[in-house]
Amino acid sequence: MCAVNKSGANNVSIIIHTVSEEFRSFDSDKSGQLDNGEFKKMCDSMEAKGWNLKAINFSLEALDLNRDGLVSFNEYVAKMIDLGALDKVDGTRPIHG
Ligand SMILES: [Ca+2]
Repeated sequence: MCAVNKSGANNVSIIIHTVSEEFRSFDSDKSGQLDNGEFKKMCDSMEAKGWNLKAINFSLEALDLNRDGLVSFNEYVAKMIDLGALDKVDGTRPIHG
């Protein structure tokens, strides 16, 4: 078992909150899942921010683990963890070089 200190656990909840807000901002019909159109909008936004989605295999097919044609929050977070993206987010302070 690895120990998780309180500030570490707190950071995780902040990160999950940040990622959750982002996910929900694209979930136009508030279904809790992204359909094809909603997912496309998220991809367009990420590409506009400079993400190379092909390089990280970020597609609806890759994220849709249970093959229901929708991307759930859990599936989205699973991909973010897979990418190590959550390690790079520190919700407690601004990023300095
Ligand atoms: Ca799914």
